[in-house]
Amino acid sequence: MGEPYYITTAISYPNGKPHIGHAYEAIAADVIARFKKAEGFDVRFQTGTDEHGLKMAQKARDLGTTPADLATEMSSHFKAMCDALDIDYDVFIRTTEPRHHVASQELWRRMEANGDLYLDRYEGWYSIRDEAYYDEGELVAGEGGEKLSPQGTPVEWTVEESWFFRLSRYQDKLVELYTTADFIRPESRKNEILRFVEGGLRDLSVSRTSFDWGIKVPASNGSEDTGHVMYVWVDALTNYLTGLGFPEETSEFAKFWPADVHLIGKDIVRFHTVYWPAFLMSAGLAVPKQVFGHGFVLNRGQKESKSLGNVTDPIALAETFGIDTLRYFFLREVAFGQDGSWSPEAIVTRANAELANSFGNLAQRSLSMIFKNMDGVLKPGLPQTEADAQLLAAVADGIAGLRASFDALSFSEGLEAWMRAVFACNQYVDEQAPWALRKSDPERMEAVLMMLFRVVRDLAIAVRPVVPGSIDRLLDQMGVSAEARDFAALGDSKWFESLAASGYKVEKPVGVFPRLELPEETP
Ligand code: ME8
Repeated sequence: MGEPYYITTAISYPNGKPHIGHAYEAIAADVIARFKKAEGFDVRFQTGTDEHGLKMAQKARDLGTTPADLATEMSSHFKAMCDALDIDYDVFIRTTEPRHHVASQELWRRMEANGDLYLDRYEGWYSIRDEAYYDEGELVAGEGGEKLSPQGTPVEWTVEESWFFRLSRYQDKLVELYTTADFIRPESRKNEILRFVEGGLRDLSVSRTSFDWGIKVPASNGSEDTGHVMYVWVDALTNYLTGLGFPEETSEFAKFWPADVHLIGKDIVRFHTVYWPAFLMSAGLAVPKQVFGHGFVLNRGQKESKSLGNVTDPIALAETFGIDTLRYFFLREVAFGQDGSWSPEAIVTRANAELANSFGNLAQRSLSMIFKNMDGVLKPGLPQTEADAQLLAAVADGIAGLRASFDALSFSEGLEAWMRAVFACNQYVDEQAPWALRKSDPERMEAVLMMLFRVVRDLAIAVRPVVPGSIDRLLDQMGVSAEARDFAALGDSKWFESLAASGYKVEKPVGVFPRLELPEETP
């Protein structure tokens, strides 16, 4: 097994069904996980649902149900979304699981033992929608002059007894973390957080007494009920440890902590880069290596919301356009880290231009000609020309570009490099014109088709983390065994010689990237 690599998504609030933003994050994380696996890493990928807090309690009350029942029902929709989008997670965590209560209480005890928790009275603004505390100076005025959080959500004045975490103690250590390590990405988010922390940190209220839907604050002397539940973010962030078995000293924990990357949206960067590392430092645990705050995806340039009536069900979207179309679209269209926009037209245009007409067509016509003109028989060892050497170089270059860019989480650039290689192949087909060689120089035709077989297989393996289902259907038709689909298999021709020696024959191919029509009714 290779080097460990631990990636997590945010855990979503299951106070409703998943939306397109949840799908976007899950897809991006899954592509990273599959890419790292293909590169030979021993990957652990965790996602899940964040089930405590006032937001869940209120939603359940509005619906006339219990928060536990609401969480169970909605959590199942998040799992269904993962299934529908081919999200290959290792752990799906629910924060209501008993093991998570144990982990959160242990983290609490360690912070307390370090002298970082004290009881006081909290007076200030709280946004239930954001599950966040805000200072007066951060608030903005709404249209009617009402106070709103910087995210535009309503805030309430809250007064209650609360435990506080000595966040102020960690200011210098946090600044050091941001300035000496690649801890926050992209750069714009790092600068935003650095300014916030340099502006001074106040201690953080970390428990609530006005409701009980949360993890109980442990009493210092044992099991007595303190009447406090943890602030939902204390428990939510701990999920990243729970999934590895914390506080047990498991082999998973030893191997995978600290996490390599927490992939989250831009609205929750502060929780992950200020509170979370401070909690971990207090508890004597290592901090994650990186937090990446991706942008938001917008529906035709607009934020989806119930009041605008433009909320899209990601499962319906995948059913309409295809899972892999959607996965490819988001990674190709959105510069990772920035906001992006989607529309049915943009999805169809991108899928047709790149997946159907460029790569799909290349694969389909190459396999078809091998089937028709060579009875599907593979022939290694045919003479190579300068044009062939150039083609191999262009493909190797495109794949190297994809790998370097994906490693830096620049997916759109990586896919662009891959497309350049696909274009080089299509140009090669047009120039070599194997259909004309069939009569004039049959041996050269065979050599050209064998070159195409080899490069299609390499391009397929390279893009497999993004569109795994389609690529597996293609590689099945090419006789590439399931174990030979990682990047270690790229770049030599021995596989091809042994596949030919095994007597493998190409059958009549079935296209894996069909051309899409814009449906009359779009999700
Ligand atoms: O924030 N585009 O949960 P959540 C892209 N429970 N990403 C989006 C998005 C959009 N339009 N809208 C939301 C929470 N997201 C907490 C997390 S982690 C310990 C606790 C992203 O259900 C959002 O930024 O509101 C977050 O990363 C994820 O979806 C879950 O959001």
